[in-house]
Amino acid sequence: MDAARRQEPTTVTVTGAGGQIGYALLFRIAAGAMLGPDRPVRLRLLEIPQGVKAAEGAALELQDCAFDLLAGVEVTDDARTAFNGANIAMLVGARPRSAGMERADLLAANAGIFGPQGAAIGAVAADDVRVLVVGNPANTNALIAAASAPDVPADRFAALTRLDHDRATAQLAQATDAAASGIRGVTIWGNHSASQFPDVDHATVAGRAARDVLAERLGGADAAAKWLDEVYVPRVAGRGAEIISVRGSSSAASAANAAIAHIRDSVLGTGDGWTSAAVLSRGEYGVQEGLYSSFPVTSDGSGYRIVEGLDLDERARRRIDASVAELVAERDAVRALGAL
Ligand code: NAX
Repeated sequence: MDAARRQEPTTVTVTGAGGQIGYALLFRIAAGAMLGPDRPVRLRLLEIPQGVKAAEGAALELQDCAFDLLAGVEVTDDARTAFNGANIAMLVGARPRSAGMERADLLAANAGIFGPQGAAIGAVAADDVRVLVVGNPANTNALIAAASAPDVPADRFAALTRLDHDRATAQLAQATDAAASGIRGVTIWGNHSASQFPDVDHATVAGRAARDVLAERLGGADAAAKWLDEVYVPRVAGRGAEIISVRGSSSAASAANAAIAHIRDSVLGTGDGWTSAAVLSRGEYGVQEGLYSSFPVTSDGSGYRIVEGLDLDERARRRIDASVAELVAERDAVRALGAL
């Protein structure tokens, strides 16, 4: 019997498993891309009744792959069944904004999903559960889910900004003709929305300060600053909309890849760099305590911790404050709805 077979399977619950991100996610989890080549996984797929058939179809295909690490797949529309004993919960399914829907309606519809799912996690998940919220509005959905599971430490919940982080890294690599692997220290701050702040002030390109490399290429520090504000930040923050306009539907494979990277780095460690995730603020960098806001984070395998002590200039401060103000407004709106 090899080492993989001797380990107890890790239970991974994926909600919205019948959707497009789910379809791009499940096969890579089962192949070991998320938890490594020696950890068997048991998949639990949660869908609403209309989505169950699609998830069942994915489950049949998972079976057909004869994955060595896949210890089982179960499809359900019952949250308690889905989260029972879950070590990792990936909350992908959410209510999308439909035509004419007001923001308050969107927040209310999602509070109606993430509140009960958080409560189910609190009631039946494993003691070591870690939760990643992908479904939008991701930061506020994470806040609602965590508040609904008071017995689960709030820092076990996070929302996905890894896709934004990877986009920010890739755009900087492209602008500097560098390999993405040579880029370090990019940060996404704030909300996973158009107000996010993709920050390269502490980033390096092949070991050199990104701002210096950009200044050299663009003809000076002022030109680099202008490019960052007028091209780079809007390009990264608007990339989701660009994908929709070109592809005709929203990012799926790249979002799944980022969700896998988020969990992998949380569980296996970030190594010597940092990444970005929307995690619980305890007041770091002046972000109001209790919000789930994106920060630079590292993990030694035991979960994400915020990288502290970075200097923020006036421009960074202003952009972070604007994005955090949006998170405060979302929180206040769901509070007014009685969802918190
Ligand atoms: P799809 O519409 O393809 O799939 C969503 C699935 O969720 C559907 O099968 C639906 O039946 C299911 N679902 C809805 N309510 C559910 C519930 N209460 N319980 C279980 N399942 C439920 O969307 P997809 O493209 O997969 O996107 C999923 C979510 O990810 C959306 O909210 C989307 O906005 C969000 N995204 C978040 C990103 C991030 O970086 N945080 C990036 C990608 C993506 O836009």
